[in-house]
Amino acid sequence: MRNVRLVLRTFGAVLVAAGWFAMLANAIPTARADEGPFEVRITIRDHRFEPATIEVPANRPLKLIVTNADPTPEEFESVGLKIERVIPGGKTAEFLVKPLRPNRNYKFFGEFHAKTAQGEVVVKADGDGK
Ligand SMILES: [Cu+2]
Repeated sequence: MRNVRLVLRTFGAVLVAAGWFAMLANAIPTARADEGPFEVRITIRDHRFEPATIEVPANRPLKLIVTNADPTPEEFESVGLKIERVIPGGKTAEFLVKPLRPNRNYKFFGEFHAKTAQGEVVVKADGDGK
């Protein structure tokens, strides 16, 4: 008999815990779409970046979506953004960048064609981010 009561009490405790978890899950606000990463699409074509200058909001994570439309590989690199990755011809790579401070510039380049493949991320002034 004691065992049955123990089992029932344990079961009850699990139910209570499950209820709490459900409440907590509902209490966590879901991020609005405009609070997610700011997406930037960059195309490499003829060993140049299109666009070459990218304005981004400050203090918001970025997602750089870089498509290499050339048939040859390119190494997408930015020292300031700590990015360095070879993108094969015809492929797309995504890079998540942590929120950046306002009024700063970050150069990027294609290391395999650095004479022409040059670009820059320009972080706008704070409050300017829409
Ligand atoms: Cu490199």
